[in-house]
Amino acid sequence: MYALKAPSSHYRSGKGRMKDLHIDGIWTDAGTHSDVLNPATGEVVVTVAEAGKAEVDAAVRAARRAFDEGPWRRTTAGERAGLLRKTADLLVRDREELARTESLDTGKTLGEGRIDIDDVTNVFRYYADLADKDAGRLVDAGSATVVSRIVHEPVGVCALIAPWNYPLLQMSWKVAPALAAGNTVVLKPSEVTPLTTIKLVALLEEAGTPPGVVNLLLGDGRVGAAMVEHPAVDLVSFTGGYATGEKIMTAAAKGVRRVALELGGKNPNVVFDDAGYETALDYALMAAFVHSGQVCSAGARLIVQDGIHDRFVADLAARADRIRVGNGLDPETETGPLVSAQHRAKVEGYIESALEAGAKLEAGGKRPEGPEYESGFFLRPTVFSGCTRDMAIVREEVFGPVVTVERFTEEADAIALANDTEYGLAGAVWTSDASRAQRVAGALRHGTVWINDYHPYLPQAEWGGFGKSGIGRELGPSGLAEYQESKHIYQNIDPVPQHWFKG
Ligand code: TXE
Repeated sequence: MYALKAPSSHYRSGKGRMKDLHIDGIWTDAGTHSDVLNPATGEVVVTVAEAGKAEVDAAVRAARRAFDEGPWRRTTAGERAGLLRKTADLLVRDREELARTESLDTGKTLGEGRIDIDDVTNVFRYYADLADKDAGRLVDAGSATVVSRIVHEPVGVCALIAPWNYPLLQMSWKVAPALAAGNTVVLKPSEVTPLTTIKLVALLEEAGTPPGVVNLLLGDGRVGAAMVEHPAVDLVSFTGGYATGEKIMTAAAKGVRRVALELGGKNPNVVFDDAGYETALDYALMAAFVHSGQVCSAGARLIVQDGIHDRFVADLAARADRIRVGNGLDPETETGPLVSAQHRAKVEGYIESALEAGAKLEAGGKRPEGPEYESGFFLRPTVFSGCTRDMAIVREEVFGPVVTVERFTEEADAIALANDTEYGLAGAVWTSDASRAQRVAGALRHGTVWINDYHPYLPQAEWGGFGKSGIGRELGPSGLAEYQESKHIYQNIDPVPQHWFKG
């Protein structure tokens, strides 16, 4: 049974009391509740409180007050860095519990859950380190009697809305820099996977965040929409689907509020004949099927050169067929279920459409069989060859364990295929020719390009997309800048009359 250890103040005391919302430093219940399911079994893990309009208003107002009137604005960058470091230590303390909870909630393997929590910890440490080194800059105004400097200030109240595939990780990319910069925040995890974010807010409280600085709302898109529409919100940072991103940007236009959007991708993984064959194959499987392909940067479009194409497809399909699908908490499992029945139905719809469009099914395409799979949302790793640019499965984000293979002959064709997408989040190139690697990486219109690797990202390196993949960057110094206003302070230290007007 799911159980969170209570931190400093009460926030959950069993199934009867669902004090999961955190508003102005108080854990609170609400009028409605929703079930959180384990995607591997379909069972209810826990029931959580859901915010209504009144809680949204209360949380945003609390964040506003904490920003305008509270002690937070007067904290030094060093103090905020200390709070982030303390939070990182608490994440280390509770790593195993958090990893298990993430696995239970999302279906990912426990190993992936542990990697996520370690990455979250690193993000907190990175922004702690950056917070007190970000000192603005002096500007040379060309005069000995002028001091001109750029200072960075927080934007204000930030609404942070996260998806379900990397619930805590995606939230950490937002909350750590937002707090480092001195903002106050209202968090909303996905309604499908709220559990680790509840725990994170408890840890931030335990680390010493003043009341109102971090507020937590739970609920679905209606709660998210109410947050975005609230006039006291200054900035919205969102990771999720393109359609929702468009709605958020439209809503944020009212009052010209800032937005940062990460909206997924349709990522090309280009393999040249001269690539290290076994490594490229191994990584192609990982790129497509880790977390059952529910990764914004998943290598869902394999683009393979003529010389190795047929062998590569055959080997890929054979190995995909051997991937052990199962409950993420089973140590034998290599990839888990999809997050929900609805999401699996959507992915199955894409598989259907690919078959109708004439793509050749090389592996998977169906649910695994056996009693252990009956009530969970499982789907076999799926490989399609003979894919063309007009197919929905090649153009649209499927977000499941499905990889399509396209064939190319010349380098220029590979670049054209890789760039023929409205998205532009990430991509990879596999080759043993160093100059070709750089040439192709330079030509790809994607926010991250890996050469002879797939999926690594670093807290200190920017992450974000071109085109429909979004606006703005998370991680790195730009990830902090998203949450800062720049102010120019110009001081004339020896003002004398200039007689601007003659009278
Ligand atoms: O995401 P939504 P969904 C893609 C993936 C997936 C598709 C839809 O292709 O199949 O999006 O997934 C909140 N105003 N990605 O429907 O709706 C919602 O409650 C404000 C890519 O699950 O975008 C949740 O917290 N908020 C992606 C969050 O938005 C709203 C990761 C994401 O939900 C809202 C996940 C509204 N009007 C899915 N409507 C990535 N970029 O990695 C919903 N929400």
